[in-house]
Amino acid sequence: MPSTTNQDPASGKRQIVIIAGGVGAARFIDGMQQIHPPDSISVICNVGDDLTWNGLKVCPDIDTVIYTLAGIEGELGWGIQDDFTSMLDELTVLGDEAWFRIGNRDLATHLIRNRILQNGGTLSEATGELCRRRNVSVNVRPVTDDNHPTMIRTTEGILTFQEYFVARQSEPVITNIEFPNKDSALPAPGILDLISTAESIYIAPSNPFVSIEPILQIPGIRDALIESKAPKIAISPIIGGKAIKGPAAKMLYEMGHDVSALGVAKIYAPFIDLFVYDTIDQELTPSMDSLAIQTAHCDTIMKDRLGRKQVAVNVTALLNEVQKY
Ligand code: FO1
Repeated sequence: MPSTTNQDPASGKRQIVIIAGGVGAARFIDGMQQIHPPDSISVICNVGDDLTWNGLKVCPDIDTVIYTLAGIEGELGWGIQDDFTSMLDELTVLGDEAWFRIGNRDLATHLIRNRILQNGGTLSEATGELCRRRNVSVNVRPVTDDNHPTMIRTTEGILTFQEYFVARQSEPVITNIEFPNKDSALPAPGILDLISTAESIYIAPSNPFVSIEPILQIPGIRDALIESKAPKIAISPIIGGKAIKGPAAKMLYEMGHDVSALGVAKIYAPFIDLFVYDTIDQELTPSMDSLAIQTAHCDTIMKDRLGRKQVAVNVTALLNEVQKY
């Protein structure tokens, strides 16, 4: 077995813990690693989007975080930049549909992960090894080492997350989001300790239903969050009633919530201390004030690497401000 970082961070210091899934989260974490020592940050990552692709386990949210922290993410935020499609093209020549696009460079990640898993390693160990090989010092962890798929029940039938998101382009109308393994999946080693000993806990600007909720569904995680003494802060993925990326706004509507940052704030209010929304939405302030948590606004748009850093600075300043009271 390769040596891995599947222990608590070597520094032994209380960690900044970020609960994450998807491109928005990865960009925010990159901002955080620009202003905090990377080894003081731990990421608890969604695995509900994982899929088996031609026999290989693929973990899009973990890979998006690792590639972004390594500075090699693709143009759309996922995959690897300047990747090649010759392997996919050949699959198509051979008559495969190839709707889920794995590039040649990205494939190397899946080969390494799957080799570790086949040799008896865990997903946590494989993730630690991939971070080490990409020189990523942030402690990136899957929330669970078990299979924990997110299933999307729609008016057209039940779909895996990637069938819904990629193959069907998020078009089917959602009637429910289900987690069939939610009672049997266990938190990965160290995850509950990371939460209970955290210095601060951030819920990244991710989709609340398919990035954050799958994490909260793992037995013990929601309770650990509620019980943790760390200040808990969530950042809205909805700006001006729209998601920067992905189907979060459509999901809010179909799941019967306000299609706004306020709708997201209400979902997180039972277990956070501070909700941060974009200054574009400052007209929501009177409604935000009626929630039983602190709320504040700042610029949260991350156009480029500097923008990611600025958002991390803004959000951390708001958290420090709230901690004074
Ligand atoms: N997203 C797409 O829209 N189309 C794809 O073909 C696709 C392939 C893919 C391959 C590897 C990977 O890590 C991510 C990939 N994604 C693709 C993105 C992925 O579906 C989403 O980023 C997440 O699952 C949502 O957080």
